[in-house]
Amino acid sequence: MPTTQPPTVTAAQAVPQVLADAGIRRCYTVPGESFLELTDAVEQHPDMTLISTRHENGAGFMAEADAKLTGTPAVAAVTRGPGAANLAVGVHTAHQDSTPMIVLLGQAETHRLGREAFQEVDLTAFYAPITKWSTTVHRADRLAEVTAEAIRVATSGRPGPVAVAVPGDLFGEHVDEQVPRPLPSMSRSLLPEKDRDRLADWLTRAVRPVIIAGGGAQGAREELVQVAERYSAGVYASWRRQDVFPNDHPLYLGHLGLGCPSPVLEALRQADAVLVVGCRMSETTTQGYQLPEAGTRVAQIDIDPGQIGASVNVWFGAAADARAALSELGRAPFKASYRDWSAARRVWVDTTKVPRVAGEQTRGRLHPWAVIAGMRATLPEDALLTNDAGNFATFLHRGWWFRHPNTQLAPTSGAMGYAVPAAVAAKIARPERTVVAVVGDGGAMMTGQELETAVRMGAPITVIVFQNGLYGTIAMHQARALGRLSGTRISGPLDLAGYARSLGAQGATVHTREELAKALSESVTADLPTLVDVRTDPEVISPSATLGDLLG
Ligand SMILES: Cc1ncc(C[n+]2csc(CCOP(=O)(O)OP(=O)(O)O)c2C)c(N)n1
Repeated sequence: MPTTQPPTVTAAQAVPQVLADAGIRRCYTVPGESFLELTDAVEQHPDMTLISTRHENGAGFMAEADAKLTGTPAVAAVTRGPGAANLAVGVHTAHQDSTPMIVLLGQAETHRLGREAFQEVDLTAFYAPITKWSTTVHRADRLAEVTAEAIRVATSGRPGPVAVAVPGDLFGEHVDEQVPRPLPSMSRSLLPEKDRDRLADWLTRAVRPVIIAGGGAQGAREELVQVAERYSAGVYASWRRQDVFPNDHPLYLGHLGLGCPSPVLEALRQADAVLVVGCRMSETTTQGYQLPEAGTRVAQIDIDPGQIGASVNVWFGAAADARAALSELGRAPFKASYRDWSAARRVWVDTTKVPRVAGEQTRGRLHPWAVIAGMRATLPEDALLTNDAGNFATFLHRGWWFRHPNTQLAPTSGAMGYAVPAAVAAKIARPERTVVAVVGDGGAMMTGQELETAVRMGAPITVIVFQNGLYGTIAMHQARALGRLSGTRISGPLDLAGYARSLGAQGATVHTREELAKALSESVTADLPTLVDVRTDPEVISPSATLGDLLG
C-alpha cells in the first residue's frame, strides 16, 4: 500500500503564512546570507510585502512605526551580528514605546554555532534586555510554532518586541505543512462594576480631577472624551502621545513633555484626583518623577498589572484594557457637576501661540517658531507627523495642535533617526494620508537615506529639516551645564536638497517664510518624496533660551 506523505514546505515558507494569518502584512529588511529563504518566502507570499531598506536602523524604525500606527505588528528581518546590532535602536524604541514588533534574525548555521563563527553573536542574550521575549529556534519544524508564539507574546498585555534567532541552515529544511493555529481571541479585561462605581464616585466627588492619558488609550479616543466630559475632568497627554485626546477640546490641558512650561503643570499640581489611563508614567511624563505630587490621590488603569504603581503611589489600580474600562466608566450611574477648566486651558493655549519674534529673520535664517507657523498655515490639520529627537521638536510639540487621532508618531525613547523611516512606513501603510517627517539636521543624516526607500516604494512623504548646524539639544545642555561646547557643532549648511535629489526625491532649500509656504504646499501634493531644508537660527536653541545667553 503506498503511503501518502503529508505535504511539505520549507521552514521559511511556513513563516509568512503564520504572519499573514495574524494580519501582519509587511516585513522590513536588509537582506543577509543567513536568511536567504526567508526573504524569498516573504517576497513570494501573496499577502505580504517585503520592503528592503538602506540600513537596519531604518528597518527597525519602520517596523515600529508601522505597528504603532496600525496596531498590528510588523516584522523586521535582519542578519546576525552586524545586522542585529544596527537594528537594536528600533527594538529598544519598540520596547520603551510598548509597540508590538516581530524581529527575525538569521543566525550562524547550527554546526558552526558556539565557535564565534562568522558574525556570530549570542543573539538571544543580546536582545534579552530590550525585548519581551528573546529566543533561538533549534529545530526547523518548530519555527512556525515559535513565530505564532512570538506574535502572541508581542501583542498580549503590554505590547512589545520579540526577537527570534534562527540558525541559517534551518530555513531551507522541509517540514510538514503546518495546520494553522489561530491566535486565541481574547476577551478584553473589564473593570468590575464594583470597582467602576468606586472610581466613578471618586471622580464625581473630587474638586479638581485630572486624567493623564497614554499610548494604551490611543484606541479609546471616543471613550476617553466621554469620560472626561462625564466627570468634567481636565486631560493631559503623556509624553509624545499628544494625539490621544483632541487638542481643541475645552478639557485638554497640555502635553507632559520635555520642557513643559511650569504654568501648564499647575492644574496637575492642584489636582486632588488623578486618573492615569494606559500610561506607564515614564520619567518624562512624570517630569522627572515629580508629578503627580506626593499626597495626590492617583488611580491607575493599565493592561499590565506590573505598571500599576510602578513609578507613582497609587491608591487604586485596575488591571484592565483602557478602552473597555473607559467605556464602563462612561456608562456608570454617576455624573459630575460642571467644573470650569477655562483658566487652565488658556494657560496651555497661550504657550502654543507663535511669538512675534518669530517673524524676524536673523542672520539670514528662520526662527524655529516660524517653521511651526508655516506648518500650521500650510499643512492639513489631519496630517500625520512623525518627529525625531532634538530641540526643534520642542517647538513642534508646543506649537502644533494634534486635533485628530493617529496624527503623531514619535519615539518616547528619544531615539534620533526615527522621523524619516517612520514617515516612510506610515505612508506605505496608509497611502491616503498626508505624512510629514520633522527632523533636525543631526537626525536627518542618521537615517535620511531612507528617502530612497520612499522613492522606490512610491511613498511621497514630506521631510522638514531644521538645519541649524548643531546637535542643538546637546549644545544647549553643554552651554547650560559647562558654559562651553564640545563636539556639538556639525558642518553646515549642507546641500540637503541636493542630497534628497541624489536619492531620487525632490528637494527645496528654504530661507524665508514665503519659500517655506511654497515648498510645503507643493510637497503635500507631489508624487515624489520631498525634503524641505529649512535654514534655522542656531542661536534660538529652545523656546525659552538663546545659546548666547546660556554660554554667556
Ligand atoms: C540615536 C541617538 N543618539 C544620540 C542622542 C542624543 N541626542 C539627543 S538630541 C541630539 C541632537 C539632535 O540634533 P539635531 O537632530 O540636529 O536636532 P536639534 O537638537 O539641533 O534641534 C543628540 C545627539 C539620541 N537621542 N539618540
